[in-house]
Amino acid sequence: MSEKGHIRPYGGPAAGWGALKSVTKSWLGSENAFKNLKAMLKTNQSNGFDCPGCAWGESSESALVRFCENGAKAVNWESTGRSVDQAFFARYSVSELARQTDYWLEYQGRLAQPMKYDRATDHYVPVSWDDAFTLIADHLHRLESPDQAEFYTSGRASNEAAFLYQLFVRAYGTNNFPDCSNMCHEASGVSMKETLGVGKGTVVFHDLELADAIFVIGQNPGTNHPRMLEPLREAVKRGAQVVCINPLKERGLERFQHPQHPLEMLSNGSEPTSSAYFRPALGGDMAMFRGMAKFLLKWEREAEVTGAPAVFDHAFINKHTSGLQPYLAEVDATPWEHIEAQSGLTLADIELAARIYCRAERVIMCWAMGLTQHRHSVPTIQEVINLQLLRGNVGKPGAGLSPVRGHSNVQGDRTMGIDEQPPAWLLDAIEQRFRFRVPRAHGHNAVRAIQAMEEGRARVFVGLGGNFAQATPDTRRTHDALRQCALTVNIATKLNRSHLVTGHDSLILPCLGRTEIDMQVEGVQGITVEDTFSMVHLSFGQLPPHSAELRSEPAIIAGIAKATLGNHPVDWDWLLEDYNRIRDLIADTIPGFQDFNLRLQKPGGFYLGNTAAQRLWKTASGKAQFTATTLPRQLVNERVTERGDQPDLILQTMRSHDQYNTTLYGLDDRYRGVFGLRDVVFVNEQDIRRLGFAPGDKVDLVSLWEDGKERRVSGFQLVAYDIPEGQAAAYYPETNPLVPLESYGDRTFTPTSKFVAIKVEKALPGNRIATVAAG
Ligand SMILES: Nc1nc2c(c(=O)[nH]1)N[C@H]1C(S)=C(S)[C@@H](COP(=O)(O)OP(=O)(O)OC[C@H]3O[C@@H](n4cnc5c(=O)[nH]c(N)nc54)[C@H](O)[C@@H]3O)O[C@H]1N2
Ligand SMILES: Nc1nc2c(c(=O)[nH]1)N[C@H]1C(S)=C(S)[C@@H](COP(=O)(O)OP(=O)(O)OC[C@H]3O[C@@H](n4cnc5c(=O)[nH]c(N)nc54)[C@H](O)[C@@H]3O)O[C@H]1N2
Ligand SMILES: [Mo]
Repeated sequence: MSEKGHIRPYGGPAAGWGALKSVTKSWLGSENAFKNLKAMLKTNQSNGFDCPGCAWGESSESALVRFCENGAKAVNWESTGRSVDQAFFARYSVSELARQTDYWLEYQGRLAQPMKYDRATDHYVPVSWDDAFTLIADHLHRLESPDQAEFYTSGRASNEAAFLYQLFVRAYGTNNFPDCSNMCHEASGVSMKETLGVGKGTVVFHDLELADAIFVIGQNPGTNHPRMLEPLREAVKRGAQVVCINPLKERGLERFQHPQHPLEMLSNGSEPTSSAYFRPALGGDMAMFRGMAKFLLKWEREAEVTGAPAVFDHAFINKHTSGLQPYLAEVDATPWEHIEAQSGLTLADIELAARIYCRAERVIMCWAMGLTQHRHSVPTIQEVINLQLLRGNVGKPGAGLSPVRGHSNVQGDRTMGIDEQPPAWLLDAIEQRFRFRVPRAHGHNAVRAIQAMEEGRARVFVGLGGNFAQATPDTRRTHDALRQCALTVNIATKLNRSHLVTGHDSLILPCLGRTEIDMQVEGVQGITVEDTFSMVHLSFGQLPPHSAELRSEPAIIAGIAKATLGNHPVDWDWLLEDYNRIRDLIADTIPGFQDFNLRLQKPGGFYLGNTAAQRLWKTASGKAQFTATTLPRQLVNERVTERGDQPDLILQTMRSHDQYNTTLYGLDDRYRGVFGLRDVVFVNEQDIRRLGFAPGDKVDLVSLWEDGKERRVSGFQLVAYDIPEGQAAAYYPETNPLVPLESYGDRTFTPTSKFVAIKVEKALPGNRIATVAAG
C-alpha cells in the first residue's frame, strides 16, 4: 500500500470543488450510481431517511437539499451492489479473512444472509434465522448469571431497535450495556448532568444563527460534521466570531467553500471560517479555560474599582447558580505559570481568547473528541461550563453548550435506555409498565466488558452494530478477550474484524441499513432518531433491501428475545408488525415521548426539550453548579512517570477524511495531504530531527504504561507536519493497539484516545499489525 501512497499538501479550501469531485468519484465507482443518487436526494428530507453519517441536525425551515460529501460516502457505502454471501464465505476461511485489511473487509459488500461459524472447517456457513436465534437462547440459558453476557450497541441503531434491545436485555436480567458512547461523549454527559442537570446539548440549530461567538473545541467538522460548516460560515459572514481551539490547523476550520453555492466555486474564493485559531497542548484545554476565567476575574475586579460594566452576569449568577465562591478561590489559586505550561499557549493568546469571549453577548461552545477522550475530560468540560455560567451563557437564545454527537442516533440510544448505569426513574418506569423485576445493579461499560471477558466473567458477547474489536482500546487484549467467549454475535450490515475475532461459537446476523425499505406485516415501517439538538424525527428507507434474507434490527432483536424469553414481557411478534406499537411503549416509559406517534406526524419531527435551556436546573442543589477542580499537576499519567519512563511524544488518534470510525472508505486524507496511505504519523519536523529521524522514515510506535506489557505498532511513516512540538497524530483504528485498557477518563471509563504517551523507535521489519497489512 505504501509504495503507491504519497504526501502532498492540500491547496484548495475545504468542501467546494474538491468535495464534489470526490463524491462524484465514489458515485462513478459504484455499481449503483443512479439508485444512490435517488437515495442521496432524499437524505434528511421530511419523508426521506436520516443520513446514516453524523448526528448533526438541520434548521427545520430550510428547503435546501442537505447532504455533504461524507454523508454521500456513507449512503454510497451502504447501498453497494457487492455481496458477502455464502459463496464468499465458502471461498475464504476465517483465518484467511483475518489476514485482510479492515478496508478490504468492508469493501467486499453487504452481508447477505445469516452465517454461523464452523470451527471444524474454519469457515462461516449458512444458518437459518430460527437456528441462529435458538443458538443464542441456548447460550444465554446456559450462563450461571445474566451478568455473564455483554450487550453492545453502536450509535446507528434506531430508537425502536434500541428500546426493544434494552427491554429484552433487562427482562433477561442484566444492565451490561457497553456502547460506543462509552468511548465517545461519555464525559459530556457526566459533566453536564452533574452541573446543569441534563446530559445533552442546550442549543438548537437556530441558536447558531444568533450567536456572537461560536467556539469549536477539539472538533474537526470539515471531515466529521461537514454540514456544520455552513452555519459557521454564515456566522462569520454576519460578523460573529468563530474561535477554533485545536492543535492541528484543520482545513475545514480555516477556509470553507460551500458545495451548493456555485458562484463562489467558480471564482474559487472561500470565506474564512475561523476568526481566531488557538493551538493548545493535547489535554491542555482545561488550563486554557482556567486561564480565560482568570482573565475574566481580573477584569471583573478592575471593573469593580473603575465602575466599568461588570464582566460577570451577576443577575444570572445570583438567581441561577451555586458554588461561585469556591470556584473563584480555585481560579485565584491556580498559578499563571501552571496555566501557561499546561495549556501550551502564551498568556497573550489566552488573553485574546478571553477578550473575544467577553465581547460577545451570546456564546456557544461546541466540542467533540478533542475534549472527551482524555483522563481529565470531566473537569475540562466543567471548566467550559464554569466559563459559560460566569456570563450567563446558558439558557438564553444564541448561547449555550453543544457537545456535537458522533453517530447519527447515539444520543437517541441513550435516551431509550442503552445505559449501563440507568437512573432509578427509568428502571421504575420499565418495571411499572412491563411488570417484571428489573435488574438494579449497574452493568459493564466497554472497558469493564473487555475486562470481564478477559477474566472469563463474561461468556457471551452480542453486538448491535459497530465494530467492537477495532473501536476499543488495547487491540490485542481485546481480541483475546473476545476469543475467550463461548458465543459472539454481530448484527451488522458489513463484514468487519469483529466478525473474525470469534468466540467458540459465532454468528453474523445481517440487517437492513438506514437507506433500505423496511416492510413488516402492517406495511412499510419508519424508524426514528434523535439528532444532536434533541430533535426526534422519522426516517424511511428508500431503496429495496440488498437481499431478501435481511431482517430489520427490531426484527432480529425480537427474534432473539422470543427465542430466549418467549412472550415475556411482551408479545414480540405482535410488536414487530407495526413499529407504532413499539413507539407506544416508548411513549409509556420514556419522558418526553408522550403522544409519540401523533407528534411524529409533524414534518421535521419534534423537539424533546432541554430543562437547562429553560434555566430549570435538575441538579442536587437545584441550581446550575460551578465546579472547583484543581488543575491536574501533570498530564502524563503517574502510572507512566512513576516507572521513570519519559515519553518522546504524546499521540492523539483521530479520523482521516475517508473513514467513518472503523469503516474505511478509502486511503486518502485529502485535507491533510495524505493519499493512499494510513500508516503515517504526523510529527513536527523539529521533533523528528530531535529524535534522530528524517521525514519519510519508517518507525515503530511503542506506548508506555505501568504494566510493562509491550504495545507496539510497526512501520509507520513519519510525516513532517504543522503540529505543535511534543505531539504526534495518527489514525484510529490502526493505533488502538497502543491505548492501554486501563488508561481511561476519570469517572468516564473513556479510553484516552487523544493522549497516549509514546516512544518512537526505528521500525522493526516484519512486525506489522494485521489492520494495516496490505490487502
Ligand atoms: N465522516 C465522518 N464523520 C464522522 C465520523 C467519522 O469517522 N467520519 N465519526 C462520527 C463520530 S462517532 C464522532 S464521535 C465524531 C468525531 O468527530 P471529531 O471529534 O471531530 O473526530 P476526531 O477525528 O477524533 O477529531 C478530533 C479533533 O480534535 C482535535 N484534538 C485532539 N486532541 C485535542 C485536545 O487535546 N484539545 C483540543 N482542543 N483538540 C484536540 C484533533 O486535532 C481533531 O481535529 O464524528 C462523527 N462523524
Ligand atoms: N483510538 C480511538 N478509538 C476510538 C475513537 C477514537 O477517536 N480513537 N473513537 C471512538 C468513538 S467516538 C466511537 S463512536 C467508536 C465507534 O465504534 P463503533 O460504533 O463500534 O464502530 P463503527 O466503526 O462505527 O462500526 C462500523 C460497523 O457498523 C456496522 N453497521 C453500519 N451500519 C449499520 C446499521 O445500520 N446497523 C447495524 N446493525 N450495523 C451497522 C457495519 O458492519 C460496520 O462495519 O470508536 C471509538 N474508538
Ligand atoms: Mo463517536
